Amino acid sequence: MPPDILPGESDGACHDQHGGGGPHDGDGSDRRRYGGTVGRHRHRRGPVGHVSYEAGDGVGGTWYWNRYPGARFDSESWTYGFSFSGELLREWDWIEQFSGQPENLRYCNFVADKFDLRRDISFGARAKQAAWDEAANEWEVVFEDGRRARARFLITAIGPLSAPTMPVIEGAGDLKGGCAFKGEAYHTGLWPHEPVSFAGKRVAVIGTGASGVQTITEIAKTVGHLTVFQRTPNWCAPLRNSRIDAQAMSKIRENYDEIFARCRETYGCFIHAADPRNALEVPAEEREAFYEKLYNEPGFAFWQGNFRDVLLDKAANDTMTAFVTAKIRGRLRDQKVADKLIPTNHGFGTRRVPLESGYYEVYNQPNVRLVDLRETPIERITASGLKTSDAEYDFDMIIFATGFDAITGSFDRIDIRGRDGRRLRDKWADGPHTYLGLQIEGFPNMLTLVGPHNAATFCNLPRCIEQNVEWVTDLLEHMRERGLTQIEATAPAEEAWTAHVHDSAARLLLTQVDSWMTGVNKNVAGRQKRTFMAYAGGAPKYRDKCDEVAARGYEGFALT
Ligand code: NA7
Repeated sequence: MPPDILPGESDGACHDQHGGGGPHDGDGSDRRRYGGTVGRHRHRRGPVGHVSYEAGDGVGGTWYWNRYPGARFDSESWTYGFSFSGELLREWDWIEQFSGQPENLRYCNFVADKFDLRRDISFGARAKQAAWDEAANEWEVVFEDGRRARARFLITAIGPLSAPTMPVIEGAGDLKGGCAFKGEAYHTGLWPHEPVSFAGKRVAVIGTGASGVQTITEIAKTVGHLTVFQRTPNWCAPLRNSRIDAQAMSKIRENYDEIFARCRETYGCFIHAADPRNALEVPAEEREAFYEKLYNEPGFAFWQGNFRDVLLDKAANDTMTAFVTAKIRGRLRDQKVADKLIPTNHGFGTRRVPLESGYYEVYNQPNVRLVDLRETPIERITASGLKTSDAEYDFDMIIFATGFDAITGSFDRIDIRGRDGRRLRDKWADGPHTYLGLQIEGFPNMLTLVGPHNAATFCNLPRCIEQNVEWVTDLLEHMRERGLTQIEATAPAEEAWTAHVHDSAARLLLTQVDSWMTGVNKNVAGRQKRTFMAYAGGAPKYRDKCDEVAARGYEGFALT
C-alpha cells in the first residue's frame, strides 16, 4: 500500500516541509498555558501515513539554501517560529530580534530533532515529474535520481521563492554551469556550505533586491573592493535589529498567546497592523512625526504599520515616499549616488521592501562603487569579470543576487500532469487558476501549500503556512472519516476564486509595478507580463473564506 499522503519536494522554507501534520507534543498543559492561539494547532502526527521528499540534503528549506552573508529574518523572530507546540515555544530561545540564517537553520534542525521528523523525510530528492494515475487514484512522482513514489495525495510544499534564476546575460551560463567567468561565482539562493572569504578580494554583486541588499551590507565590512550593479533601485527601510537577552526572552514567552493572536488579525500576519487613519486626513506635521516614529521602529513597522491608505492611494503614498527620499539623501555623502539609489519608477512599499542595517552607508565607503545599469547595461560576463556598455571590469568574485522565478517557478520546474495527461504549465500559461490557492481543477488530490493565489505568499510565512496545514489536515480527516478518496476543485469554484484574487489585487498600487510580486521576471521566458499571483485580500479574510468553505462541507470541491 502506498502512503496516503506524499508531501512534495520541499525546497521552500523549513516550515514548508515540516508544518504538515507531523509535529506533536501531546501535552495538554501546553494547550491550557498558551490558550486559544497555540491550542488551536494540531499536536499529532499526520492523520494518515506520509513520506516527505526534500530536494536538500538537510532540513531548513529557505534557510538551508540561502546561506549568503547577511541573510536573516525581516519578521520579528518571535513571530516567525512555529506556534503549534507550547513545549517548543518554551524550549527555544531567540537571541536576536531578527534572527540570522545560521541560527534559523539551527532552529529548523532543532524542530526536526525534537519531533523526530527526519525518519519521515527522504533527502536529496528533487522531483522531476508528477503524474495523476486515474486508474489507481494515485499520484506518481519521479525524482531526478530515478527514485519513484506513489501516493493517494500529493501535497506540494515547494516554496514561492525557491527556483533561483540566473540573469539572461551572455556568458552568465545557467544554474547548471557554463559561466564564462573563471573566478568565484555564486548565486545567493544557492550559496555554498563552505565559508567564503571576501577579504582583499574584488567582488561584484549583480542585483539589489532583498538578498542583494543583505549581502552587500554584510560583505562591505570585509571586502577589498565592491562593485554593485544595480538595474532597478529598491526602497529600503532600517531593520533595527538587536539582541534578545534572557529577561526579554521570558517576556516574549509569557506573551506568545497575545503575539500570535495579534498576528492572526493583521493583513500579512506580521506583528505590525496598519494605522486606521488615512495619510492625507492627518495634518502634515503630525503625519511627518508619525513617519519619523515608524522609521525608528524595528522591522516592517514603516511598511506594514503605516497609514491604511499609503499602499492604495498614490497621493498618500507620495507623502511616505518623499519622507523616505529625504532619509536616504541624509545618509549619503554623494548626492549623485543618492540619485541612483532612490527609485523613481515606483513609490515606497510597492515592491517588497528590503530591510537594511547600514545599506546606504556602504556607498559612502571609498572601496564601494555603484554602477547604474540603466545608464550602462551589462553586455556580457567575461573570463575575468564583466563588460558593460562603457567599461570592462575585473573581479575575483561575482555574486548573482538575481532572485527567483517566483510563486509558480517551483511548479514549472516539475512536469506536473493531471487528469488526461494535462500539463499544469499549460493550464497556467496565462497565469495560475486555482481554488483557494490550495487546489486545481483537473489535478485531483494535489494540495498546494503556499501555492499561487494563496494568502501565504504575502504573509509572515510560518503563520500562514500553519493555517494552510491545519486546513489541509482537517480536510484529509474529513475525507478519511467518510471514506472519501478524491477531492477536486470544481471549474466554477476555481473560476470564481481566480476572479476574486484578481479583484482583491486591483486596488493595490503594487499591481502597477514590475516585481516578483506581480509575476515579472525578465530572465524567464513568458514572465514579462504582470500577472497577480497571490491573494491580496489579507490573511484574516483568506482564513475566514477557507473556514467557511470547510464549514459548508468543502463547498466548491467535488468529493468522491
Ligand atoms: P529579487 O527581489 O527578485 O531581486 C533580484 C535583483 O536582481 C533585482 O534587483 C533585479 O533587478 C536584479 N536582476 C535580475 N536580473 C538581472 C539582470 N539580468 N541584470 C541586472 N540585474 C538583474 O530577488 P531577491 O533574491 O533579492 O529577493 C527575493 C525575495 O526573497 C525577497 O523579496 C524576500 O521576500 C525573499 P530588476 O528589479 O529586475 O531590475
